[in-house]
Amino acid sequence: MIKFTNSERAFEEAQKVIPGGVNSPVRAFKSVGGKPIFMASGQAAYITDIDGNRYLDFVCSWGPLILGHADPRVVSAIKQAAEHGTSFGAPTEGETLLVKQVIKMFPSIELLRLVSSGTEAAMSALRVARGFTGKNRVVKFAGCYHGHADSFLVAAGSGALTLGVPDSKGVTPGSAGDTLIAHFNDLGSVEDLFRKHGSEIAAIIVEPVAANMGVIAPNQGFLQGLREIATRYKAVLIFDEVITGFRLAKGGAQELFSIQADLTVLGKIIGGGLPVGAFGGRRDIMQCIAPIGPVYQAGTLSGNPLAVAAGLATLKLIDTEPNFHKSLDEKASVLEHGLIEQAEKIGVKATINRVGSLMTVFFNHEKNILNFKSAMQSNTIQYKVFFIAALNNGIYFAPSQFEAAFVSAAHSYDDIEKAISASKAAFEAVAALQ
Ligand code: KE4
Repeated sequence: MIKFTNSERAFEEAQKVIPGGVNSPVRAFKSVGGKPIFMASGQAAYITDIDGNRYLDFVCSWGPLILGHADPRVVSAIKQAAEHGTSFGAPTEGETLLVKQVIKMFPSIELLRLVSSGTEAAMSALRVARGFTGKNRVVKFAGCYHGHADSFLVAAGSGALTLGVPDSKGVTPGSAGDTLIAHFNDLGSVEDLFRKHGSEIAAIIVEPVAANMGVIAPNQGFLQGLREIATRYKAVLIFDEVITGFRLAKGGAQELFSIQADLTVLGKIIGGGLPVGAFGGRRDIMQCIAPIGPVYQAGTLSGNPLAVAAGLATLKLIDTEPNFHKSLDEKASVLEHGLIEQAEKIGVKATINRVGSLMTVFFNHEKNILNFKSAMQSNTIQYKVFFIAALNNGIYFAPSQFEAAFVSAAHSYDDIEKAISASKAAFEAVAALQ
């Protein structure tokens, strides 16, 4: 067993002044053992904790680090920007360059506003959809997560699901009351809501590939069905591509599934590891945003020069590196098949849902996992045992069943093979439970 002495000390200290000792709940390891590891540094595909333990990292800061940790090209872009100052509260040309780069990759985006997180981006997209349509209600999907704005903390995924607070306290009936819940991969549940409330629904918001209930791919026709319903009822179709954007393809899920959203929410990779979110899409909708329209939205550090420099360096590399996504997906496929092979050899019932370089290992499943209900039937105790044993063998997966594992461009085939062989001990630990 590896030692976490310094992390335990740091956790004790942090808990005295930070709620739960963490600045984001899903880092608290609540569902996998409850004592988070404090990290000291990251390098390419590896992360090192303050006890000097080094892990192969498949969390990648929950998705942003598609190039791996401390990519020298990104670090140098940040350094160069920092030498000219860190923030001006005034427009800079770098923001225009980053937005043009995003628009080049996402043809559905005509205008884009930069913010500082995925939460800000999602809540602002909903506000502009409401302002544009004059309607109040929003359809979201049980288990999908769009950040922690009040309207979205209803049947929410990710940390809310992990901690059993998908309908958070402190969210008033007034703000949650306009949120209608449908079921991912169930078009009938969406039709039903529109039949009853169609005239009041401003938007549908969806993760085009769900990744906050674990990874669940859209069934054939599901996204096209949402597109058709939104158009028919004059509702805004919002794709939350905070995780899928730039990861599943240059143009995210919209490119992968050849479908155009009216608005797109972005985060994570767009900032290359620094805080950037963005929302944008159809010009007629985005022209409702202040200062040219009546929908207010603002942010002191929106378009921050350092974050923009990191994001622009990252997106340019994704956009220009030959076979960037093909190589990422091939490595992820080797990992998926290697893990499944290990589990089968040891007699552990595991299912892996994978889309591109995004995947989740679910435990104790008879059938495929195609929706939230079946994801919720996965065996989270087995996941916990798998996670801890993997960690003790130098592999860092997400500390929650309802998250995703990410493969980065920095993961070599040797790293992938290392993860596969280390997973043998993790699956053996699960088998010992059975
Ligand atoms: P942030 O506000 O955390 O930047 O983004 C919110 C968000 C919006 N949309 C999707 C699809 C997301 O996955 C997220 C945030 N993802 C979680 C992990 N699944 C962030 C990790 C955390 O909460 O610490």
